[in-house]
Amino acid sequence: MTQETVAPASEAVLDREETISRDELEALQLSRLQHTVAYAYDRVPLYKRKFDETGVHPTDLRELSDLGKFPFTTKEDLRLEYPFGMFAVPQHEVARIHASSGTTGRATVVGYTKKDLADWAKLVARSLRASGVRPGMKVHNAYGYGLFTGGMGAHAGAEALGCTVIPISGGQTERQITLIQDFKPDAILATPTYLLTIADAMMKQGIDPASTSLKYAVLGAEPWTEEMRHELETTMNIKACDIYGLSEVMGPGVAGEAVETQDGSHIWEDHFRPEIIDAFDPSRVLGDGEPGELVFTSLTKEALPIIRYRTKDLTRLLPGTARPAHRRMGRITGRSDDMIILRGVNLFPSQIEEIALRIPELSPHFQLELTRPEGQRMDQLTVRIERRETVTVEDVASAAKVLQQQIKIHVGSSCAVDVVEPGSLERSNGKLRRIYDLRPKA
Ligand code: DLL
Repeated sequence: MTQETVAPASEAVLDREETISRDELEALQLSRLQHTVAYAYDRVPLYKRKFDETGVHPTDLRELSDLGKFPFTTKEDLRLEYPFGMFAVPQHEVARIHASSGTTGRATVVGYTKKDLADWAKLVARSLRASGVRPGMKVHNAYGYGLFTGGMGAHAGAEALGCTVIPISGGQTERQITLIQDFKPDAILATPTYLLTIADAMMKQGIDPASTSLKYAVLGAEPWTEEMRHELETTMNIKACDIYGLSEVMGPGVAGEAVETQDGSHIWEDHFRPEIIDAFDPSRVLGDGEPGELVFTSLTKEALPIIRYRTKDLTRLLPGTARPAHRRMGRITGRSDDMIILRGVNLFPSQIEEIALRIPELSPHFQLELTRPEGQRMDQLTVRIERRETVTVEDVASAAKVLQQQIKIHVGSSCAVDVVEPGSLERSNGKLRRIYDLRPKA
């Protein structure tokens, strides 16, 4: 079979829920929400305890705005209920388990029934299709396989869409390049920084990353900026779209971006009800357009219903465009726990990415180092960034100054900039660590 069997992007057949009206969608949300809160209350002791303590009962949920009366769920709740305390079904009904790496504490464990897995695959398929992927395409899946939801979640979605999946997982970059050249995939699924690693390694091998068979990339699992999209699209000659998700809510495919508009991921609101709250005063539910912390309630999940989960992701809700009934999320500026507070100024790595990538001499490879020099009470931020291969050491002296000034203007922080040699900073294998906090622990 040849490429001719692949349907052009315009011929996508959408799920019925993608095209329903906002009114119809909200009616569906309300009935599913009423079911979910009652189901969680009846089956998960933690929810019963929290609802009772707050003085709310599932019957109090009469309209969508009543959701604000219910208590939040946090990562800490999942940790306390480790491993299976949040499950709402007996273990033999749990078809699969995933877990977070547990690098910042006890792992958080999530479970799926067979129906949950089918819903998940359907939503990832919907997201991939929105991003330009079509049945019959070859999909190179470089999200990590294993307990992380990225690999297997993306895999099942691509299969459900009717693609040919190449389950390479993350890492072994040389091998990824060989397979991209030999198997000629149409689409790649990876974190944005890992795709950057692949492009970079291709250039080192003398391969033009724009010359491969790849046409689409569906990128997520970490914050990325419009500037990074531009970088990847131009170097690789692809269309790059966002996919968002988190394990506690489902995994990848909670939201996905449409290739025709490329204006932020549509949250699949037939399965998740989003809210934005004030991260500092969580009792305040904010209106559409206002920036704050994203909160999700699942509407259809069986094994792990999740009520008002505080994601810590900072963004805002925007009106639907390509899928008018489903609201979009703005780009995630960062996570509230990834925020650097430098001498009273809040700063996110994505702000540095945005600024650095507008300076032609500088590459997208950078790290942020936080130190407190001996005997000083002030913290110091150093932006360590690689110069582009194409420029000389002399060229970068002024680029470093520009970066420093732009950070001062747009972020409000003074910092040091250290321009380093191409290839000297650690490359991403998945989710890239940008911040190196070397300050003495309090
Ligand atoms: O990263 C799920 C996923 C896999 C999403 C593959 C997309 C693609 P977790 O490991 O639980 O799950 O991490 C979830 O990653 O709360 C965000 O902070 C961040 N994140 C995920 N997608 C995006 C995105 C997966 N598109 C956490 N943009 C989330 C920005 C993202 N941040």
